[in-house]
Amino acid sequence: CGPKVHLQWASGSQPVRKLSVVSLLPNKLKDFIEESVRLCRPSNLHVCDGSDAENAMLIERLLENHTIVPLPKYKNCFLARSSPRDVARVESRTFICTKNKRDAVNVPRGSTKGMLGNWMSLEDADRAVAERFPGCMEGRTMYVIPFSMGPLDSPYSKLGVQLTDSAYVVCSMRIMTRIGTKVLEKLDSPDDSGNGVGYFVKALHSVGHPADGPVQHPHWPCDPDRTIILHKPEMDEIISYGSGYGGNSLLGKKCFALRIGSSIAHREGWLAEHMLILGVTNPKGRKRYVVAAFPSACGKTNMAMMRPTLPGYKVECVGDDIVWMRFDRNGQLRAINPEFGFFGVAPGTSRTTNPVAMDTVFENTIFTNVAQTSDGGVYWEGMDKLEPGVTITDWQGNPWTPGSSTPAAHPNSRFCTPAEQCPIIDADWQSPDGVPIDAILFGGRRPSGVPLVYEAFDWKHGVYVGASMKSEATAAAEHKGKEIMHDPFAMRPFFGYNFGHYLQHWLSMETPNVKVPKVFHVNWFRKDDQGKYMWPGYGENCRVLDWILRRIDNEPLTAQPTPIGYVPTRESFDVHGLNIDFDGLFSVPIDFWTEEAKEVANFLNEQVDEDLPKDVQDQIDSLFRRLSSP
Ligand code: GTP
Ligand code: SPV
Ligand code: MN
Repeated sequence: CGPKVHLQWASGSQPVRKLSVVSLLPNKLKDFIEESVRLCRPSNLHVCDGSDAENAMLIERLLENHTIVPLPKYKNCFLARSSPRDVARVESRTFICTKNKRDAVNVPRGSTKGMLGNWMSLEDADRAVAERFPGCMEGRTMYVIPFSMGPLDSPYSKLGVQLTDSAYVVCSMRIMTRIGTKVLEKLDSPDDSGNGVGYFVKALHSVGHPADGPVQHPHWPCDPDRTIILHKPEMDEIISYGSGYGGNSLLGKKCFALRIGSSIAHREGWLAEHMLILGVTNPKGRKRYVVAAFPSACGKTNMAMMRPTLPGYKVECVGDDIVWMRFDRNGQLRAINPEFGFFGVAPGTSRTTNPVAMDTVFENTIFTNVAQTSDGGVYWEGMDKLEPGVTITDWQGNPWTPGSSTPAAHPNSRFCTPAEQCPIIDADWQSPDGVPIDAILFGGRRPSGVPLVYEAFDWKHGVYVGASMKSEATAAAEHKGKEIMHDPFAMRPFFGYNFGHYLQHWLSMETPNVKVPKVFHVNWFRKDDQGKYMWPGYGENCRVLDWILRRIDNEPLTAQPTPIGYVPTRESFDVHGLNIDFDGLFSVPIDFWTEEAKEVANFLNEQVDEDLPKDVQDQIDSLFRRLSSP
């Protein structure tokens, strides 16, 4: 018999149905809560209804604890300063736990270290939980967050319930997902994919208590020495301990929508990907939707909110980080954004680079680890000029001046803001049937060798292009420096199952009954000999979209073949008004690509070994043939 738990309800909010006792909740949820309460021993239990009153109560609590401070310059905005040891995703402590190792991760050849995910046995996972969770919520409230990934009326959507001891997480989850009583009600009806009544993904989260000694930052409790993030795709379960930071703690996002999601998608025949979705209308009024996979901090949010520089173009945003997509009965690929908000990189966001984000984030937003201005606003590197007389407090709470040797905002500081506030949010962003997708883009930070854009020859080649993706490391995870890392499909940290099986799954999407979209690779980050970006990027990236649309429309004389794919002809790519080195930007240096192809082949063969699909091996072989007789 567990401890006595005091049930709290937000004052003034009445749940639609009376759910004031846990025993009235659906059985599976009741069991999950009771089991977790016995383990974590919280002092209070609060089932979230998602109401404004509840949110106001939680914000009040966070202010009292100094977890957040108000930003009076804006409406309903707050700043959280995390522990300096809890500022990004921790990939090295993120595990997929399955009965058989090979279901979760590829098995590299020989003694090569696996680079595409970490596996842990179910027994070791249980041990890790037993070492961390007993009593971890003592003195705290356990919040129960029923949430939906995707619109509540969409057959694409999936439900989850997160238990957490962090009010910051509740307030952030309320921005990033659809939460509350409506979700609880839906839990009482059958799941659309035949999982039965009451199906949901279980997500347990605690910020934790350090094993020895007091919490270092009382306003941001965490346990960085023992942080661990476990996924059990066979049970649709997530268990996260020790971190309050975004990707580690907002479990609907990377843990559910990508890791558990990709595994569900594998079972059910669809795709869960680290991609933005945008709608683009050309000057003739023809609207198309495209998705794009770039690794973390490589430009998804910026592209999804692009303000096109070419006259007559319009870009609208459906999502900036995650897509769930499938082919419909007519063979058309359709995608939803399973999220409800944006958890975007702050540094580099400005009136010139991303004016749409600037028009989105100054209301109802929780900022984390940005700097604060003396007039109650926020500041970060690359934002705008500082107003005279305004002083700055950095992300750790220390005085800061433009001459300081450390950055004002943490490089991975973020805004967490409701998607519906985006001035260019697409009219169909919550459409239950999703939006039709006509192109898939892959891309990364490639300082040399990789042209601004190229097009894959066909679907199978497109799968190779995704598999061969590489990018400079960024601050979004714990990696140091700017090493160029493999990041296939921008999913390296997010695969929920064996990457070889994932490749096979992508290949299997092409059937006689479907129209596969064209696949492209883009690179906004090529540099010249002086180390300067060769391409202005941001709004000018619409010129690349313009070319892609011409390709989709099968306009003649728009492309020429190279060994790596089609690149634009000079006539078909609009550089009007730009001062750029066209040849340098689009060149495909054969020596570079021969080395690149060898390195990628080596990587795929070593890492994926026996699980590498024959079709991908064939692509590797054909690329070598094309490179040796260009
Ligand atoms: P996650 O949220 O971590 O998945 O990142 P993201 O892929 O959404 O990246 P985001 O759009 O936030 O961009 C990350 C950084 O890249 C920011 O500092 C941007 O200013 C910068 N960036 C984005 N687009 C461009 C571009 O076209 N050119 C250049 N030079 N920089 C860009
Ligand atoms: C990313 O790192 O790709 C993000 C931020 O979008 S997080 O939610 O922390 O994963
Ligand atoms: Mn991301």
